[in-house]
Amino acid sequence: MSLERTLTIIKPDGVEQGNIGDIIQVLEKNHFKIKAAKMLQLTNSAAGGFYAVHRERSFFNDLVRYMSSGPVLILVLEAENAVSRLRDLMGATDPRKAAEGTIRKRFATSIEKNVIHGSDSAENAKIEIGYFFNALELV
Ligand code: IDP
Ligand code: MG
Repeated sequence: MSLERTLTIIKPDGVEQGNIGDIIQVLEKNHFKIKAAKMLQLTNSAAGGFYAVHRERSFFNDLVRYMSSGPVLILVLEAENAVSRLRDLMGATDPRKAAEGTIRKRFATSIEKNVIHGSDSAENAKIEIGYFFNALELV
């Protein structure tokens, strides 16, 4: 076990649907500590930069449009094994394949509009946290 940080984004659909409170409740009940929080609306270029690893994928342009379509809530979370535990709580990318009780199973409406992002490795978590937050913004 090791104390780890990860980055999560409550995506525009999650904010619009009013799922912020439900999602934070899941995170806090599962012993994630919120170390930083920022609400903003991503520009196209900020969303594209964040998802640059997907730029060759067929869904990239739609993904950028969706992620910049409304405000998002970006959180840095800290917990034991935060990266994998958050991914477990989120559920599969496609909500039809997500396990019962996961955040995406409960709130997502499609493989694109799946309400939440979570870093996929500790290494990427560091990069993603640095993309949105500077050291002074982490408590
Ligand atoms: P993840 O969010 O579960 O890590 P990724 O493969 O990293 O999934 O994809 C990033 C985001 O791109 C997804 O969360 C989803 O919003 C969108 N996405 C992934 N695959 C598809 C697809 O096949 N069609 C449309 N959008 C997709
Ligand atoms: Mg991913």
